[in-house]
Amino acid sequence: GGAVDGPGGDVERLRRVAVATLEANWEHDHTVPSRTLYPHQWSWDSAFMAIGWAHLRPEYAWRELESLFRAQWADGRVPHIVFNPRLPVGAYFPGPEFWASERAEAAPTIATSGLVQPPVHALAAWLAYRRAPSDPARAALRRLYPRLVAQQRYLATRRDVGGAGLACVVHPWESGLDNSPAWDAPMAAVAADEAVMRAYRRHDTAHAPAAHRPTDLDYARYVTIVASYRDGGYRDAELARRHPFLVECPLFNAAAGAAEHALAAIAPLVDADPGPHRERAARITEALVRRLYDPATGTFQPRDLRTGRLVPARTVLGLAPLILPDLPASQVTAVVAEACSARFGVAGRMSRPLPSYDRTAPDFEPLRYWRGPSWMNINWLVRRGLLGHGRADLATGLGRSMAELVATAGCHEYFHPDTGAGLGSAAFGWTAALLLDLLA
Ligand code: 2M8
Repeated sequence: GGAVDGPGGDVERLRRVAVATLEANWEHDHTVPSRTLYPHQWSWDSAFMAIGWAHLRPEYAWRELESLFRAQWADGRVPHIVFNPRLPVGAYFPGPEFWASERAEAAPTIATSGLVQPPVHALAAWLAYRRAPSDPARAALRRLYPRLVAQQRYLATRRDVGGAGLACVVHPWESGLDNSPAWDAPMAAVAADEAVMRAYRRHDTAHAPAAHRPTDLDYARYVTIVASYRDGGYRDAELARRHPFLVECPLFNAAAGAAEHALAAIAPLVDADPGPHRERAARITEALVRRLYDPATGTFQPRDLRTGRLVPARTVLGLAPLILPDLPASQVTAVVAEACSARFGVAGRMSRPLPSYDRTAPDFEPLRYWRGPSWMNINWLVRRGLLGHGRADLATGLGRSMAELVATAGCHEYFHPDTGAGLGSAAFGWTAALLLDLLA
């Protein structure tokens, strides 16, 4: 917090915009990412919302996390979407009828998706508690702790398809960066054509220009991958033999490592032993460095388990391991250099915001979702990483550029990485929540 100086009136105005957005997106026990584009509850969005609510109404932070974890599956997975049964059919595609979670053995009674998202929840719970410690907060932590542990166990066991100590994502949606260029190579191997989508109607392109969203071919593949997982009952056994998309992602695994660090901090508050969490955190960091760090490029790259190769595209995913407090010094130096390169442009005084993809790449697309635009959650994670590794100078530059984006464009979902113009939803939950945290 305290990242943004300058005239107090501006900060107050920004805070008011964030508060109004967050309040408007609150829905009985969770916060929707967007009333139009994403009207249900999303997993990692809820974690970011909780971080914001902790500054405003701490009890909402706990309601947010607890409502999400009520939908946790028996195998420990935390679904990436929890559907609001009060919404009409067609409020989002793909809706509950497509996911058919009720047919899966491990699923809860409430309708959910069968995928997961980056496990940033333990970190959110820890930050929410630290911001506003109280007896009710501690009681909520006590209830959440075993669920957070089960979430980690699911990822560390059933999702360790490569057997190397990292979790793999089975769908680009699980990474949170849906159409990132990082997934182009592994997605190219997924057999699908646009005709698959004729059976469905996309919902997103009714609310945002098609040029700012994934393509129809992307969607055809998204649907094909879900169908394959769903038709196998969302079981993870033998994924290597039968699943079309299996990737070890640096952001996802960095989040899992950061979760173990957060659980180690939470453990003493709930009379649990922090030791095993510290050990698991160390093992995840070690596996990340061994499996995903590429000395040739000096950054972290996803590994495609179907080919065994590292993905060549340089995306902002590669900077995420900075959030690990125990990242070795040589990787910290290399990743900070990558962040400060012309590709990403992080600096004490930034001329342009942090993009989601290498700005020097020939296929950099400043309007298209995760293929160029700037996103508040990724900025927040990278800023946190810089602070954790003693680079307050760079974190200050990044923090200012984050506040500037919202000051100019409002609480948009994403932003044009050159002009800062607002893109996607105009009242986006995590933009508001993380701005509140930044301003605190
Ligand atoms: C986006 O993903 C959903 C699918 O899960 C979509 O495109 O419909 C991503 O930006 C993801 O990271 C985010 O959690 C979700 C809701 O904000 O939207």
